[in-house]
Amino acid sequence: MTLARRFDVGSDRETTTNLLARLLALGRPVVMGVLNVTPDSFSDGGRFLDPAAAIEQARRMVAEGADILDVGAESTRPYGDAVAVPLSEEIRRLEPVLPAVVALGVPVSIDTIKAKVAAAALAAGATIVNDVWGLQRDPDMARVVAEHAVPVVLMHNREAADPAIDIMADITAFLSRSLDIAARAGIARERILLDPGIGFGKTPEQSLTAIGRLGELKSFGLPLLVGASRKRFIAKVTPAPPDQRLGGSIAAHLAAVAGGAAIIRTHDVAETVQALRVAAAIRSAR
Ligand code: HH2
Repeated sequence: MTLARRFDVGSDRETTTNLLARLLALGRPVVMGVLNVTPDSFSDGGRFLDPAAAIEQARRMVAEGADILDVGAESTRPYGDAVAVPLSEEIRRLEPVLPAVVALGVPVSIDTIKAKVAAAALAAGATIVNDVWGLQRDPDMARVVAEHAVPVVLMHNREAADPAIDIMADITAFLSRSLDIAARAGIARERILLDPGIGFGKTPEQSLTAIGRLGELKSFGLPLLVGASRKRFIAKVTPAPPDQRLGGSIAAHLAAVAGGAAIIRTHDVAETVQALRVAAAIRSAR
């Protein structure tokens, strides 16, 4: 793939076998910083479409304590109005950004539902795949993940929210299907992370439930990732536009960690790192 060939992949990259184990062994919640190279992301659309601004934001998040950078070039916009991005455009947005972000030295995950984008990003030095459709959208995604032997985030999703369903049962059934697909493709269980998909195909109440009952997902025996950052359910509790939902995001992420989340996905790295450190210090001072 042209994109991959043009990227300069460092030869001293950490092996992907050690990557997840090392992150999970840090003994504290792992922080994943969000980098949206998009014009239309729900909270920061357009701010980091310019490659220089995106790279600067990545650098800032690393300085603030991000353990992973999650780079996406197509908005998932669960609330209906995201514009589907053609493969070529998604790759075109990543091309000038990914090499510089990989060069910062922290693991990079690629937030995409397209197998070809994932493959190109992995060839360019990304080492984690973040699929917000849990391997259930692109039939080739499981093969790409298996072939590259990289960690993968399997996230719960639905086309539309249904307030009548038992959301925890739905999440469990969906993630079980994703795990079956992963197993059939030969993806090792040690490389899998599960995510309840806060804000995706859920009413605000169901997002709150998914955080409050996160502990139920521990029965899968796999590390859990939660991304509540700036999401709409926060505004349902206490109205605020996306860029003023930091307090709610932190409250949700602290609850997620208390429920067993190993990785927190956030736009606001410095504030999240501070909150997690203080919460941990209080726990150990008891
Ligand atoms: N949320 C978003 C995107 N990707 N991936 C995982 N694993 N979990 C999440 O909760 C998640 C995700 C939505 O947030 P954002 O990237 O800021 O918005 P957009 O999709 O509009 O770019």
